Amino acid sequence: MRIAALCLAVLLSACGAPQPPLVASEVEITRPMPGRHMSAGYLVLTNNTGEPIRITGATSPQFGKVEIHETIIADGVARMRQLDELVVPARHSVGLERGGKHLMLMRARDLDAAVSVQLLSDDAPILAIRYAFPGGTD
Ligand SMILES: [Cu+2]
Repeated sequence: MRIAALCLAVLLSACGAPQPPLVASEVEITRPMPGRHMSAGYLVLTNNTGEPIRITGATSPQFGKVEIHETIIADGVARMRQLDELVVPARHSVGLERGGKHLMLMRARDLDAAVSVQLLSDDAPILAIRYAFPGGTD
């Protein structure tokens, strides 16, 4: 307890106003096409720290599997490949967008009005994202 209080004091004095290390903005998650169970996630990730942040995976209660993908054009055909990690450089933003890197959300289940996604760094949660579909009641 005493150690925890000391750490908190050190953190507050070091940071001044606390700023989240990683921030998601411009989040958009597509709805699966009829008969399909796959969605894509687009967003901008901003690293407010002085160190690179590695995102090595993601989970979502609404999907059986979430991968980090990159779209590549090979022989005129757009294909996707899975990335082992996504690095957000220190004090920079990285955009996940159509035709580029994106979250691939697979095996949709219980898709209602909103989606929650947890980004992981070496299996540890680093950012929780919540996205409400437009026109939903949530
Ligand atoms: Cu994909």
